Amino acid sequence: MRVPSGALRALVVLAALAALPPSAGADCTWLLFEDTQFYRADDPVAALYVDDALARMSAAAPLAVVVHPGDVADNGAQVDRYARWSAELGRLDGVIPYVVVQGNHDGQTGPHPNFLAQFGVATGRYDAHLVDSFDDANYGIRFACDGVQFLMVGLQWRPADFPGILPWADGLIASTQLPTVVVTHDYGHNPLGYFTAGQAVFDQLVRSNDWIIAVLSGHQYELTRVVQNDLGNDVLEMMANYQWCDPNGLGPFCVGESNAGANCAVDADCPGSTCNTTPGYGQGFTRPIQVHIDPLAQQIDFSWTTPSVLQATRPELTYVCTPAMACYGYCPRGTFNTAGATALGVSSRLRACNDGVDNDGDGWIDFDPAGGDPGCASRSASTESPECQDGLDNDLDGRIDFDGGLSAGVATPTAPDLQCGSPTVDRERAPRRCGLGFEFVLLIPLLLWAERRLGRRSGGRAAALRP
Ligand SMILES: [Ca+2]
Ligand SMILES: [Ca+2]
Ligand SMILES: [Ca+2]
Ligand SMILES: [Ca+2]
Repeated sequence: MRVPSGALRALVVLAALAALPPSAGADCTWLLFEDTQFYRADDPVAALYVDDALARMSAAAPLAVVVHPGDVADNGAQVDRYARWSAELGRLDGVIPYVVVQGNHDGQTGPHPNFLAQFGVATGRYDAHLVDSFDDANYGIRFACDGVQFLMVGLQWRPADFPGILPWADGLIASTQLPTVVVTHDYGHNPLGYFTAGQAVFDQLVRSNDWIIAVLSGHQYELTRVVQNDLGNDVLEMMANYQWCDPNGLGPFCVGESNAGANCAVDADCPGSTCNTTPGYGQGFTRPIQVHIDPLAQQIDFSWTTPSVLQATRPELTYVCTPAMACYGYCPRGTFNTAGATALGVSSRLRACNDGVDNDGDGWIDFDPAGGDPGCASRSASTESPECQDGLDNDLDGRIDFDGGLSAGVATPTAPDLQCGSPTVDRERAPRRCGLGFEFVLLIPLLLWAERRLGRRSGGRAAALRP
């Protein structure tokens, strides 16, 4: 076929674009909690976090998943704090999927039994969305955003130190074949590196597993960046943690730990700083991440705003930090409290059978055992319309598809094509049996000519390189 001229080619492109389905419409929100270790069991902020999550259910970008990246309590012995958070998060059961992972304060040598008693897999609290678990503290759940299915894998603190966890996660992600978000407490380091435990997660899991699109964590302070995996595809890395305050002008957002004696060690560690000794204080932030999936551009757009200040209606919680807090080196100054946006190219990781779009316009969307597009072999299949479910008589034998073209909307269905044992087969024609095809024989003179020409050119290059 003749290649069309520039203007004609532009028209062809425009016509093709017009024929494509529109970009998926609604956005969704992922809600990232910060480390909550500084809240007392009677701190009302615990309830405000969950109130905030529930309030987002009816927003324009409905909540798809809630993430607690660890350090639920300040140490494993604080059974009252675990019980409190368990009760509050329990309000999300059956409403919204969520993941809670162990932070270093939830057990220094492994998940503390008190943490597991409330947030272990064995509690059954993740069952409604559970895909698989390695043990009580490492598990995967499924959630949906704008019609696209995702896997979220929660990993305990320092998972690389415990045999089997990261290989299990790698296998789960590879077999589930969904765009995946990994949650682990300790991961990135501002601005470009990783903590030791995070480096191990990146090296042993993230960089080589192309299904992973994002890693969410706490522990470190505000940081958002996009890195590339070994295949050159984007991975979003987002940390959010406001457990300490910024000493440089954000005092009103910042409330010191009230629990003097337990959490005001900052006084001894950081001479000159002060602690708020009024009971019941704790800072309260959630980080809403707005997500827009664009299957045509093969990208996911993320935007995030300043952390929501849960106690904005409670001015009595205002606490002025002192500059001495900065000696901890924790207060992130310029990167704290920022808003931003980034577009994440997802290339092969957003497939036609898991993009929330009816790509072939037959009225069926994506792989879904309960009634998706019959052409989709799995969520990872890259076409909704293989030859055996495309409504065409591809081999011109008078028979169309696995069902005569019925499911593809053919007005006058034929008998089924005999080669189509299943709608997901991508070939109506019987496979060839003999070796060298007729078309290949025609190409032989061209290949011989190309070989001679390449031989001459490489010889010329070699000569030019000689001194
Ligand atoms: Ca689709
Ligand atoms: Ca379809
Ligand atoms: Ca066909
Ligand atoms: Ca046919």
